[in-house]
Amino acid sequence: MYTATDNIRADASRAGSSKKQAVQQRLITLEPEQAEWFSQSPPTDLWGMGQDILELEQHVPAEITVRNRLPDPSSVHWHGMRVPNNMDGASGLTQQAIEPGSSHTYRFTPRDAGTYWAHSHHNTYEQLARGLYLPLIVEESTPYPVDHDHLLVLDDWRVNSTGQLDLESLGSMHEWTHGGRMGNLLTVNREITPRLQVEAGSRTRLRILNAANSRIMTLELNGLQSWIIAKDGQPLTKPLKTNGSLTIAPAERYDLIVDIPADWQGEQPIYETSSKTQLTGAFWQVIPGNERSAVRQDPQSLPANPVPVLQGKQPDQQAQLLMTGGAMGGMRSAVYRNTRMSAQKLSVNKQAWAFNGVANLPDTPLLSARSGETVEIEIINDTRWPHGMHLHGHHFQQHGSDRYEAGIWHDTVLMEKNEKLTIRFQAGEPGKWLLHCHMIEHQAAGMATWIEVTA
Ligand SMILES: [Cu+2]
Repeated sequence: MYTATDNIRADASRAGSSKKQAVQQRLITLEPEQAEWFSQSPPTDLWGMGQDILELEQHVPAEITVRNRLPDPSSVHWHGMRVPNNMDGASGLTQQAIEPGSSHTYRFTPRDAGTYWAHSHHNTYEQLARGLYLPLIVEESTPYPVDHDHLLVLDDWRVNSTGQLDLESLGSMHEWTHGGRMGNLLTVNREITPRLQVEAGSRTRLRILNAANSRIMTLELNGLQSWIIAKDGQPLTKPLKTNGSLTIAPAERYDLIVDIPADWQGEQPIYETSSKTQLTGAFWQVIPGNERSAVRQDPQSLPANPVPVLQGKQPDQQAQLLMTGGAMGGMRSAVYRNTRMSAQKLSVNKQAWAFNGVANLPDTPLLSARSGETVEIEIINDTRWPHGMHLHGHHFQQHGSDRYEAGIWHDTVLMEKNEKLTIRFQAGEPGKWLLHCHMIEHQAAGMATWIEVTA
């Protein structure tokens, strides 16, 4: 359970001082950890960040030191945070990887309150599969009125018959050309079917993050009254009533308001239904509540973050991004590292997808824009697979869609096969920003490009 009080703060400078510090300092240690998932086998070896959650204050400068106590290099990307480019944590593009035994300090001021996450951006397909991520919450300066605030971090792990992570299957080209790596164990908050305690008749904020490598999850809310109040950290201008189920692509976040019926008691399941078998992700543990009114008012919206205004602006820069490749995609060739290669040669290089005919990062950006300019990218998914497209360092809107009309922002958006969408955003901090598929095997196998923002 997430509450403001039980956060593990690694902030030595706060000790003994009640005065607000000018800088919020945090320490993150990338290190091995273990999960006790199976009573019949030894604990499962994972990688983690030494805590359950990272909590930051909005508008207060943060200084986050990351120590690497893993045997491999790594880096930390602050997914959804609008940070200076050299703080983005994209190994090989915005920084060198943090070597084992060394540390790296990230400095940025959280502009936006909301639900984010920090995760490895180095050999991401392997390090995410090992669990190297951390939910990140930037608190609103005025607490939002709810009875409970619960986090629901969904993940699917692949474990073998001894209860350990199946690392031998990492890198399977079959998976990289299809839907990516799928697990065989569903966890919520790194636990098997945890209990989320709520009172009957109470109102809960549910912060949902899909931390899986590639699995698109679907949560069934069992007919609960619920509203989306934020997407990818950014508040909706008006809460949007859900129809009781929520589809969430890897790396997406949704903040929901959920009303627990006054007549509920005991344990009530929350199902995840993306596979043929309906799985129980977690249970509501409903305890008797106070006398609460059965009829509640609809939830109010969260205070807006300082996002740019796009309405009424015409794009200054435009680009098109054609996604091709993958199984049944019929891609015959693509350019990889400045060389045109046949599909077979690409496969030898573990490449299978292309953006505008180029597999993996091109030398030149998809587009270049000056900071403050309005940018429009038309993205065409000409493949047989869904993809979750993520733009670093920016939030964007889907122009010409219902979601645009509803004022919904994204840093990651799910695209169905053969879907076309147009995203608009304001070019932010100068630097090189990745645009890639967050089904992380697809990124590794070619689905990555970058945009350039100049001062
Ligand atoms: Cu993809």
